[in-house]
Amino acid sequence: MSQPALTSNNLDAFWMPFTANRQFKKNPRLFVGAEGMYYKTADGRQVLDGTAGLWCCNAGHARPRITEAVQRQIAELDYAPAFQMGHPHAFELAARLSALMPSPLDHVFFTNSGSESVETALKMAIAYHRVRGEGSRTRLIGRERGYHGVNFGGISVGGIVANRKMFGTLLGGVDHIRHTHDLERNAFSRGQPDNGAEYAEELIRLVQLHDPSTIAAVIVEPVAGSTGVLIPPKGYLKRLREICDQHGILLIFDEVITGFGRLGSPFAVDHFGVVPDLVTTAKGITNGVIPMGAVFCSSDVHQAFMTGPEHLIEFFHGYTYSGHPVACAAALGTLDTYEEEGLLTRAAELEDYWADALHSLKGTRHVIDIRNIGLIGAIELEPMAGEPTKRAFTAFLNAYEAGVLIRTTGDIIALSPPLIIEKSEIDRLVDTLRTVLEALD
Ligand code: PXG
Repeated sequence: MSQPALTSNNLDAFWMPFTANRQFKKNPRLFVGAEGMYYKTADGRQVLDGTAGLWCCNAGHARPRITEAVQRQIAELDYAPAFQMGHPHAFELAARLSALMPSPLDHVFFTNSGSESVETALKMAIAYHRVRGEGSRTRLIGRERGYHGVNFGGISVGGIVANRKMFGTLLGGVDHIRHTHDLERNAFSRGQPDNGAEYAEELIRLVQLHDPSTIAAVIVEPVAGSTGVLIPPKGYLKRLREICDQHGILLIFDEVITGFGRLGSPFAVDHFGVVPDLVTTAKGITNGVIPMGAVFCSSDVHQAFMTGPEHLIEFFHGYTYSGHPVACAAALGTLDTYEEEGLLTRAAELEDYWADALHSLKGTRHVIDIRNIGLIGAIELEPMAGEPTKRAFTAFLNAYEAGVLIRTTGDIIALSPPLIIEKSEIDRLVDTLRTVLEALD
């Protein structure tokens, strides 16, 4: 395809999401192509993808199975109504997805994004209690520093201050447990930190404060991503599950970034051996190629809705594009690619090499912590005095100029390369970062 001419005039109309718009438009960074581990920039450079797009292109870019599946599907059936009608690929995909997830998480509700998966799961949880005659359980509990997308439910249970403070009173009836970040005790941990399982006990405090009869669900990211990669302390998630079980509270894992192989197993559920009642996913479900999300729920949750007269709708929720045929085709092509290339477990094979490479940055200028799990890494920097976020943002700009794409949030660099990364590319990523960090003010 020919490239549209770029003038300041035509950059102006697009109000970019989560972007410093004025800074960007003065010196735009535009990708025009992608293949395997690399993006191609508008000025013809190759940039190593250290972030799998936005944590979504787990199989790398331009994968033929996915491209062909999408092309075929558009020509065959471009759209089918999502309500009161169906098409075969949605059923095929749901069955394949549920086979990937441990039982009893064997039902799947389709959405178009992580944010929509979160809204869907929260509504499902509240409605579940109501259909069972426990309509007083409406309260939702999230966690400080949690990211659950940008819709009102998600920012209400989320705990990222900048994402909440501009938007009024949010949902009522929401409370938060504390985050698990503890640099003092856990800095430079490899994998799960040793200290902090006791932070789960905060949930007991909230259960006592609000009474279990008012609480519908607790939602957490098994590994918090967007906030700058917070890895759960050993024993923490298991303890959350126990407390939820004791009090009839549903546990929701938001696996939008941990799903589809990021930790070296298909889902964090497998990795941590803790089975929640609902799991939200998106991103890697289609390798980022077509927007799609999915909520997994337990057979108990699903069964609770399957009562009453059969001609009545059981759950008044859904999207025009739930289970869109083209998204389903992309997801099926993605699952084929993951399976053929063993990508859902490849992060486990690379984890030690990845951890060694990342932790070799200990002692590099400005670095106050390094964290890793699966093919996720984070490097926390000492903020510049009086100018938080600036040091990491400058690192991002300089790494991009040096041919490596990283993500930053606050003063934390987050890394999540496609699961096809080779060891030589891990070396290049880390060596570039070392050079960039040493040169920073
Ligand atoms: N839950 C979690 C745990 C997420 O990480 C969402 C929900 C929302 O997904 P959608 O598809 O609505 O964006 C996310 C998204 C980053 C970054 O660099 C992370 C996300 C999105 C964009 C950037 O950390 N996570």
